[in-house]
Amino acid sequence: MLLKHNIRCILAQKNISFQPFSITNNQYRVFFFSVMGCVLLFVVFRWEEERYTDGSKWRFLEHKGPVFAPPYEPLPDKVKFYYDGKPMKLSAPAEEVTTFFSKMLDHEYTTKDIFRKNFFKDWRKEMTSEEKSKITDLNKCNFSEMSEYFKTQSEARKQMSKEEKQKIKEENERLLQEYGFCIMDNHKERIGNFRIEPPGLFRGRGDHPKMGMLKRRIRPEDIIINCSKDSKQPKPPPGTKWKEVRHDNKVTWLASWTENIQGSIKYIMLNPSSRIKGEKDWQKYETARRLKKCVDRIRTQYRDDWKSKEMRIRQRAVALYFIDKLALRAGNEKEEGETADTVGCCSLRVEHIKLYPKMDDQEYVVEFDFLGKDSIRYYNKIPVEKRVFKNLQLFLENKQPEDDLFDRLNTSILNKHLQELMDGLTAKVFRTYNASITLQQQLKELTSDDSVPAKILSYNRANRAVAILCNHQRAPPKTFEKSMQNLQTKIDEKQNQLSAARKQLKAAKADRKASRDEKSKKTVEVKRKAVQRIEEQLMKLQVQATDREENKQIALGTSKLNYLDPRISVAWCKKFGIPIEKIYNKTQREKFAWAIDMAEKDYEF
Ligand SMILES: *[C@@H]1O[C@H](CO)[C@@H](O)[C@H](O)[C@H]1NC(C)=O
Ligand SMILES: *[C@@H]1O[C@H](CO)[C@@H](O)[C@H](O)[C@H]1NC(C)=O
Ligand SMILES: *[C@@H]1O[C@H](CO)[C@@H](O)[C@H](O)[C@H]1NC(C)=O
Ligand SMILES: *[C@@H]1O[C@H](CO)[C@@H](O)[C@H](O)[C@H]1NC(C)=O
Ligand SMILES: CC(=O)N[C@H]1CO[C@H](CO)[C@@H](O)[C@@H]1O
Repeated sequence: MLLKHNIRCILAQKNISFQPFSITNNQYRVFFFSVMGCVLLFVVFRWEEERYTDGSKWRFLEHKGPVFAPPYEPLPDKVKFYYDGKPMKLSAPAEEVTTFFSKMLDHEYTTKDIFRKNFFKDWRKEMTSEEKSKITDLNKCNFSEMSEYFKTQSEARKQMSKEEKQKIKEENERLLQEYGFCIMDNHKERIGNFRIEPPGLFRGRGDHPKMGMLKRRIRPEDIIINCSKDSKQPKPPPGTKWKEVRHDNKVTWLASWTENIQGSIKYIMLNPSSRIKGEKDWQKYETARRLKKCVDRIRTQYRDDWKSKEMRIRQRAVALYFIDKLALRAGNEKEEGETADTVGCCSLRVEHIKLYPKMDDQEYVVEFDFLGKDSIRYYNKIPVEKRVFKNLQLFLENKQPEDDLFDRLNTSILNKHLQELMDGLTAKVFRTYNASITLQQQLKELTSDDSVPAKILSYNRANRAVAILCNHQRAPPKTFEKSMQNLQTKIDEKQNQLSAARKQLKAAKADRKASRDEKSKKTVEVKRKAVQRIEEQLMKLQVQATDREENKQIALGTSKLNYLDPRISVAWCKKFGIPIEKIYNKTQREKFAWAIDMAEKDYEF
């Protein structure tokens, strides 16, 4: 498996494609490859047996360290910055910071008060004392010449000649070959993000209080390198030093540093297609498959716990029911720096739910309305079991809207309980389990005996059912209306083509009736084929339109990437002869290389 994966990577680098096929039994797989006419044979032991048992992730790790952002190039003298109407030459550090601002001048950000305030404060830190005493008001700064200059530059880049573009491409390829790979144990692996982001101004999501602050340049002195003792250690750029070189094989990162805005630690890691990432992904889905085996026992237990004499156990059991039934998150896992009032299951407050003993023709309905992760609204009305409802009434007694619903519960208590129920169990495992099993069921139900486009529509529908379950909504993309219109225009054109083609066919048939010769018979055949072809094209466009319309407010990517066992999709593709490219794009195929190699068409989650 691993070897096959690695061979695939190596061959892909050399642009050689190959067609493997394999025979599997419980201990090993035999692969046959045909590469440029030669048949190669490999016996590979299964993945499960290749892991270390002492918690270490590797024995040997060698890499060349990160690629730093290019140094600052001062502006040409003709491009001027004006303060209070007068040109002023800035020192290089101060000038560099103004270039970040100038490049964003057309963006709404630079009009926002917080952004301007933060920017000005950080900019002043880079000024000489003379500059500091002169430049005291951002409103008196005129960056328009600089802004124009950068616009011209970016225009010029677009107009570059083929040769210039080729040169840049070659340079990037050289950097990739030199820095983009590492050796981990016996494998050459692609590194995910070996380039360090250039300095700039922090943006953040929404109205982030730190927007406009200076994201500092990362230097070798900020970098901690991790590699094995017996490897060739990466060399820092001439005249510089690393902050530290470590040899920690309990972690998988190659380099790390602390960024200055949020104080969070950044890592250089392997690409998602690497063995170690693939293995982690694979383990995640294996954990979810273990839950499948014991979910009945867990459900029986929490049902019993609804009757417990102890309040804390009842609360825990109701929370667990929500996590299982609604795929809620356990606690409030906030994004760094997120200041919005977001909650998860354990931190729900009284104001977030409403109870309806009877609603329409349903009994015991709970209405949820709160902001979840990334400030995505969670709104749902669901009927629950009577016992859950009665318990909720009990939890709400004598409480204010801003009180905790589960006052005897917090995220750590719940997580600890989950660990006791099953090794490795977290709220996320319930999501992964439910999402994956739902996809599998939906695919079984929805897949039609139709054409390939219709099958893909069924796949996307199954995927959407899961995304809705996981509350992966999105605002309709800005380009939505426009792209729908374009598609509709295409459909209209196709329809006109079709009626024209049908008319021609009819005419040809009439012709044939009149003459009954060979030539007119052939013409009818040709026209019939044309009609058929156009009908197929029209159907494809219509399926596309349906798909896009249904997809308007649902983000499929998140569940595809994080919650759906890729082996289900791969098996489905293999079973129905659908090319994997129709389901996964290039990045996704790299991430799921392990599943594409592993899953057979009869794979069951
Ligand atoms: C900024 O400077 C440019 C010349 O470089 C000038 O045309 C423009 O009017 C100035 N803007 C303001 C607001 O002073
Ligand atoms: C998955 O979640 C849905 C929505 O709550 C639920 O109806 C369904 O029973 C769950 N499926 C499984 C197999 O747990
Ligand atoms: C959760 O509750 C337990 C017991 O009440 C307490 O010891 C623990 O500190 C709490 N944890 C958090 C993160 O609040
Ligand atoms: C593939 O899809 C993901 C969403 O899951 C997207 O973020 C990524 O940019 C896409 N990659 C390519 C190469 O199209
Ligand atoms: C976190 C950390 O520094 N871990 C390890 C780095 O590598 C050496 C062994 O070479 C360990 O002693 C450290 O604990």
